Amino acid sequence: MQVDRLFKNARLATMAPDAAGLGVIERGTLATRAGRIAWVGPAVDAPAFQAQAIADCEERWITPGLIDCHTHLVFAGDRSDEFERRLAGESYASIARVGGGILATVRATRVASETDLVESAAARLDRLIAEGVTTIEIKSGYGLELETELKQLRAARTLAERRRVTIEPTFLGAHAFPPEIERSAYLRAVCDVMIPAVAQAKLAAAVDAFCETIAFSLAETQAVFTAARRHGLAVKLHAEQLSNMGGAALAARHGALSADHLEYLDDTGVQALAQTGTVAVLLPGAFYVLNEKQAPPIQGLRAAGVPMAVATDANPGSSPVLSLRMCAHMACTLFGITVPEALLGITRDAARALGRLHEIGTLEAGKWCDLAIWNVDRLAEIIAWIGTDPLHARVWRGRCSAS
Ligand code: DI6
Ligand code: FE
Repeated sequence: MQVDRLFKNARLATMAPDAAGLGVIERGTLATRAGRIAWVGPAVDAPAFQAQAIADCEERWITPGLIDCHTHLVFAGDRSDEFERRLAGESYASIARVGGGILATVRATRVASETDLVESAAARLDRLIAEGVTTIEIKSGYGLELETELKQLRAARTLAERRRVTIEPTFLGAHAFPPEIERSAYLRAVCDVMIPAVAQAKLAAAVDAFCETIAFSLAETQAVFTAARRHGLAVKLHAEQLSNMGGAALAARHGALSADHLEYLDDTGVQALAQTGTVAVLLPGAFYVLNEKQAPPIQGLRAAGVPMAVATDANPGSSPVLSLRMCAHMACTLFGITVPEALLGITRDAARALGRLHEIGTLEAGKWCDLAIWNVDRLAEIIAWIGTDPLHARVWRGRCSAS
């Protein structure tokens, strides 16, 4: 078999859905051709390869490249003052109600140039790449008017040209209500102007909304979803983060890819997600930073067979966190998922949350050859340690970059 590169002498965690556990192959071989995985399996079963390059992995672990399926990476400005205000007793919601929070970032993002947005986000993206991330979702939502929303989405697209990483842009115009226009007029603008424009320009594949007492109501979220589906865009939702609005069940009824946060999710919501295969995206960074007390119903989600992903929610307010590994760690310690669930949550189930499981998220022939190669004896080290740098190399579409 003619291939571009052979990774031999590796321990593989394939994460393949039909394999048990993490799909471990202790003495594994993986071959790549034209950016995709051409062959993967036990070395003893490998065919004869003619490879242009051979990498001896010296028994290092290989996992799928990490996937951060929920971020707000493109923004301007700084909100560390809000961190201090919360320490002094104000809440995230009360800061938002007096024009801080999301609206503070909106003001800064509107006046920032597209070039500045790209450059500041690239620096943040580099932190995630250095950890082994090969795919990242990036939401708009700090413009709340057409031009700035498009500017954010174009900046996300430019990042994909500047770095060896896959970017999945999401339109989040329904993040908050801007102060300058009336509430129902803004909802109409999102549904009738912005969603059609984003779909037409192919600047996002999915539409997200923030369904919360301080943001969009259930009925308003439903209008956003209806418009998104009409324009052929997938939907997902910030649901049940600060209160139980029934957002997750609404998302499931609209065939959402994922429902994210879910601290206040009840059993009806769990069952709704289970029925449609909607992924529960856990965001422990926001939970930790906002000093929340109610964790998502992990046992219920697990018992119902809802796939669980873990993401950073990287943003300047509620989750100023640029480490997906640390979020996986916190999903274990703060929410109670297991280490294997955490590893699946930043690979396979994160791919599922993006609707990309057919292309990424596991080591299976035919998928993109996105890999993380680790200097660890046990895979759990990747999750257990904070502040270490266990990545040996990252491979994006078959191309290596030593870390
Ligand atoms: N929930 C979040 O965690 C982010 N957006 C949302 O709806 C926070 C965004 C921010 O505080 O800037
Ligand atoms: Fe978020």
